Amino acid sequence: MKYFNYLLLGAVLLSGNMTAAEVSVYPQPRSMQLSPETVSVTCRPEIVGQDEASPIAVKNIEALFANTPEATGKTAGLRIIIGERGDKSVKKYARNIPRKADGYYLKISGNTAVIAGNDERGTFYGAKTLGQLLQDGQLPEVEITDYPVALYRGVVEGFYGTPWSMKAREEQMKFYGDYKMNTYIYAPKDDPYHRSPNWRDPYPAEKAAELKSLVDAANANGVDFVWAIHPGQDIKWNDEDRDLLIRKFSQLYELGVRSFAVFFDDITGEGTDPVRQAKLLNYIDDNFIKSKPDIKPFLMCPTVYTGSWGKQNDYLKTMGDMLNPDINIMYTGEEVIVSITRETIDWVNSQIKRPVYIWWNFPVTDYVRNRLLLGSAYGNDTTLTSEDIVGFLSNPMEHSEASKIAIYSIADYSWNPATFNSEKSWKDAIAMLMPSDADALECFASNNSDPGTGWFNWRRDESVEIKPYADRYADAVRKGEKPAAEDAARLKCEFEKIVSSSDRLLANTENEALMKEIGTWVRQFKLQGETGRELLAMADAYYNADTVRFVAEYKHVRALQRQSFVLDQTNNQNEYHPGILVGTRVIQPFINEVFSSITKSFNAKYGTSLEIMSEYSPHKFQTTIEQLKGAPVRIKGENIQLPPQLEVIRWGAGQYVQVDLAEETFVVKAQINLGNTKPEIWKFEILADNGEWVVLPLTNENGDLTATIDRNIKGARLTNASGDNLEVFLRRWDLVFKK
Ligand code: LOG
Repeated sequence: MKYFNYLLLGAVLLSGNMTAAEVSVYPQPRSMQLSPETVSVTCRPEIVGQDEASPIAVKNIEALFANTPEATGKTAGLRIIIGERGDKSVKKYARNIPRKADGYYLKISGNTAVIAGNDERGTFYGAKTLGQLLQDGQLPEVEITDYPVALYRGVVEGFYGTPWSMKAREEQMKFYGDYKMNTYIYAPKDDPYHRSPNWRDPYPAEKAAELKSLVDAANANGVDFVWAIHPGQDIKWNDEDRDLLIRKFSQLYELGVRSFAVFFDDITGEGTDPVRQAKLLNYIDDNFIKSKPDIKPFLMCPTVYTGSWGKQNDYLKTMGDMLNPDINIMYTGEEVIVSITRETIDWVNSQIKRPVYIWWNFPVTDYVRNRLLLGSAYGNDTTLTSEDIVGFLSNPMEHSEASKIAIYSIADYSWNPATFNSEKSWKDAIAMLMPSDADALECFASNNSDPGTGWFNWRRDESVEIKPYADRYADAVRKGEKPAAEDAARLKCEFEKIVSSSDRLLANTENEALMKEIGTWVRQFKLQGETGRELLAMADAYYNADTVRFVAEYKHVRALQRQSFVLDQTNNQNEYHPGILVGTRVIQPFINEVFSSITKSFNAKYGTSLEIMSEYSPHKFQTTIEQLKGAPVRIKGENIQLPPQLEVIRWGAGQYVQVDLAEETFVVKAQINLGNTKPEIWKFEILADNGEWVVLPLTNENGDLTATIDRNIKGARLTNASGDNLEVFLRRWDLVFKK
């Protein structure tokens, strides 16, 4: 009877078509059959099954139509049947529902929409899909069967540096819910209550209250809030520390946390023992995790979290053999920062004897804090299945809003790797963040994506479109030829686009959170665009033998370079990688080279002596330690430095690091901090002005290994003279000179 009524009153209009291109669901569903018909929702839908269905799913549906006018007696609207497996409302559809965690079945046809989840979260995701399908009051007729590959998807806030604010985290939770990410791991390295020395202490009331509201925000968005502890640097393998760890977990349990993790990454010493780690974790699993009915499976991050290190020892195999089978194990890939390949997965799974939980170190920038990584999330294997991976999380930048470009794509990838299109996902993410200035943000992002040659050798594409033109132009300049007009014109156009995109971004008020994070880099980008534009004008004057115009343009370029230098020296002055770098892979090297070459040619031709250096980084670094190869040397104030390093450095017997100074320099002293090590196990040498290496004594001054130098030197070297392979932290490596 009821059915008949609906048919009779059926005022659901069938009108117009929605093309597949207009219908985009993110992450991309497993199976979506789209019919050309659409359904107009002109009045508030009736919801069937709301008493049993996932409350957050129902709430979402209600919110979707909150502004749609109520149905009147005469017009019946859409009927939304909602529920999860076992609920009366969706009984009829039981066979259609995928038997997969977080899976759902969604069918929109005629005047009915069915949202049937395999579980509560599945229903919630079905509601989210309906929300994405709804455009201007129109829904396409569609049938979707959907479920993820990775059981756990989302973010591990596991970086060093300023942790995200509570506000940013709450905003993230909503974002995760919208794009079907179900996991957020709270593990900021710079929260003292997460890590040594304060991991044993309970959170003070104020911090506890903040965490509680975060847990609530996670729950409201179908996200598991995982609280991680990082006790390994100073843990004592005794009952007291074990009980303190459980006591800390209990505090978080009281605050509503139902997922827990223990992280043993980046530690040295006693805490790294895999047998003791495994015994402790099994104990916690048996006596805490499984003692409560509502705690999710336990998670750990091993000390050996990369293949390149794992293959040199049995750590991961020990973990695989000893850990309770239901404890999940994280892993970053073959290296710390790297793409995830089929070989990576097969190897690690053979060691840990369970599907791995990937901690993907992208777009994290704690190892290059002067850069932004806004490029697309390409390069991971697309054949991975649920048998291969149990989880896939992103470790983001300390800039939460800017990280969404990558996180959005990682959500897409980890749900359905097979159909993942990194380029499309990247563009869509950008349009989601800043709809009205998406092209400007794309221009900025496409030139700010490469981490450079710093500590890790993982490069990213950058400035791909302009590169062939820049290469051809620079090549001509190198050969002393005039660059082709077409290349010059294309480059000019690009620099103008950089300037106008920057201006539009700086004026954008649509996403203030994003602009607050990236604004300084955008200002630097604008200066880079202007520098490039004026440099082309300067070159043009040179090729036209217009010396007056050349000198004027030269001065303009110098002034812009100076502004850029000041911006770099006064913003983002963290101790690790201070400053503001943009367009470092193609654009900045292009500017540097062309500027030097053309100025040099001008000097030669007209007998002038204009300064030709645009960037000055003359010192060189060499090492026999694999992990440190490619590290940059920098000058900061009166220090020639190697930037501090976050991960543990495995420094073999006899291996050294050496700085070669570009010219003889009066150096006062060396200050080196390698964590807690004794001076007598190191050999410190300087390269004297007569070309001989001289050993100098090291003393311990407040934890720093210090050598008094007080003379002109050409280099300095530190060697592991202990006869053993050591694990140390590289916290400081400074040569203090006199300007
Ligand atoms: C840390 C992580 C850091 C990342 C990138 C893991 C498991 N641990 O080398 O906290 O954000 O590298 O620098 C890490 O990746 N260690």
